[in-house]
Amino acid sequence: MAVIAAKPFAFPFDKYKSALVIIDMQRDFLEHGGFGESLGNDVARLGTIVPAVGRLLQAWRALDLTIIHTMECHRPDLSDLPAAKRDRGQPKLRIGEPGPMGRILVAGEPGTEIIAALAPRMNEIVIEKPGKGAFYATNLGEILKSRGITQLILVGVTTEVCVQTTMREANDRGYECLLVEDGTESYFPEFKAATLEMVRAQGAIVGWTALSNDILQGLSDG
Ligand code: TIU
Repeated sequence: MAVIAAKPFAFPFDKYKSALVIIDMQRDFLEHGGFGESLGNDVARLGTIVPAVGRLLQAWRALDLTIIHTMECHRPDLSDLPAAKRDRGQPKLRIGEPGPMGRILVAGEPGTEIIAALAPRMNEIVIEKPGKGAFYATNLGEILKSRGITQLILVGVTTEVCVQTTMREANDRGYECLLVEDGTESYFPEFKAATLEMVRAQGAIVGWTALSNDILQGLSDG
């Protein structure tokens, strides 16, 4: 056991019961021509977290600890895409339509892939999810239970959409959740800041936040 310097107070860390959960670091959100840009966003902001996420990924790999990658995507027949999701926003390209990186947010298309710098290895779990939360309509809960995982270290994009939704789902399911401050990013800096504040408010009502270096220290301490 180790203790990670975190907010609003120290996080008791058992790395053998932890999973690094890397949310939706996909070309569709981080690169030009994908879903994020089609919604009118400046995608460059999101790339700033890649080095910190990469350091955590390497550290988890070096210790052979559980790594989960998630991908937001839909079946090619779009049978898992509700109209309430398809019709939101004023995008130039809707989910399922062809763009420069293939069909937007459709499984198997080039734009849906995780960016090359963080590409999953064969032994790492990849969860394809049709929703914002990684527990909705996936077998993530069963996978974590079978491995005895009780603590989730969360990174990825975007902070207030898929990352926060997953963190809240996990909190309700009894996981201790730590959101990495320099490992998550939003198209809206004020939304990222608000999310960090709200999840750790009221005595860590949803969970903790910490810097990646403090998590790396926790990994080496215990
Ligand atoms: N639009 C936005 O901020 N996010 C998403 O649509 N998905 C994820 O956060 N992955």
